[in-house]
Amino acid sequence: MKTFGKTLLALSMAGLMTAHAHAADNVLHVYNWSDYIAPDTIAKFEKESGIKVVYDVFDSNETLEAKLLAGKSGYDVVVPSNNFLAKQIKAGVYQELDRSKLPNWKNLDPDLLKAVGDASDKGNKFAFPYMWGTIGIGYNPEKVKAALGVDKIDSWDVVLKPENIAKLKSCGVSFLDSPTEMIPVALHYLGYPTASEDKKQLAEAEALWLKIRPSIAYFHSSKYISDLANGNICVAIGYSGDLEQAKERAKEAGDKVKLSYAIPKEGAGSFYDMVAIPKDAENLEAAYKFMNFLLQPEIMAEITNEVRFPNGNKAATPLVDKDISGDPSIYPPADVVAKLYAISDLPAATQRLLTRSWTKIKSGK
Ligand code: N2P
Repeated sequence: MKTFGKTLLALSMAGLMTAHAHAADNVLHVYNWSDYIAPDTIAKFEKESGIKVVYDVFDSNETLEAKLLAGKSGYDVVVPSNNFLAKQIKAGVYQELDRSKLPNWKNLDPDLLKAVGDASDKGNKFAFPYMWGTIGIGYNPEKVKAALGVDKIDSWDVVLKPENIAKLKSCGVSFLDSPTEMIPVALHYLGYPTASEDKKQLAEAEALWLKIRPSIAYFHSSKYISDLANGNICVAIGYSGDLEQAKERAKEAGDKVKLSYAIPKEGAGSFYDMVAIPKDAENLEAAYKFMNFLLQPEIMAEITNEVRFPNGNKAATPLVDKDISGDPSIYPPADVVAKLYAISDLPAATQRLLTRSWTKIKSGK
């Protein structure tokens, strides 16, 4: 009796373990930017597909790239910005997409597809656009007024003129930790091409950064959301949707902190984040299912409503909340778009210069 009992127990445990191993087989590993999805998107996909998702986040292209170039990242779906995508395609990191597995591809915005395709992936063979946005200035008007005497920011002068940012130092200014996105801010301000490969121009941009460096509280690409919302800093140079999320968080926390977002009148950088499959992805079938799930207009509209970045899905636009699609700081109007510059894929030698320069800028020496 006892023996049977044991045997049956062993059998049922073996059965359980097989069932468990089977569920564990169908796991999808996704690596996306932080604060870049709606709270229930993953749960909805898991419920609909029966696939378990391991969802990890990063806040810089450099972090993602280090994993991809090392190989065997373990990820099935990743979201590089288009300039990084371009060089990673050349490095052989991605696999060509099988469009027959992505019937919802038809919902994408053909103009955006062509623009990002021409810039970084001819014919859109390897990726599709997820979200895009601008790199501008988020600020706390009350604190800026107290420090600087004005409560409206509309120019890069406020943070790039040493005498201005010195006044803001007391309330805290942060910048993105991203050489490819931050060095062009100085190049653009100095009137140089944002993809300059000219060593003299790059040295001038570095000199400008070193001048304002003593007034910068920190460089980080996600922490500023909560710091702005809590009133710990007064100005953050960051990603549009993240700065809009900071505004919302401050409202939800009782509206004591009020925040604004500005795309400076001189123009600003824009980025396009792309969904792609690494060559060594292990769960290809699940990767396609997830991508096709993301390509649904309803799903993308829900994500935009949450994270406040415009998406690449044209069919989703009518489904986005009107106060978001009608907000010019989230969906910039044509005259503002005309002044945006895209971040370029730079030759390796220039890229190395930027990285070196950035280390120097951050250390302030
Ligand atoms: C999401 C930031 C994504 C924009 N938090 C940078 N590619």
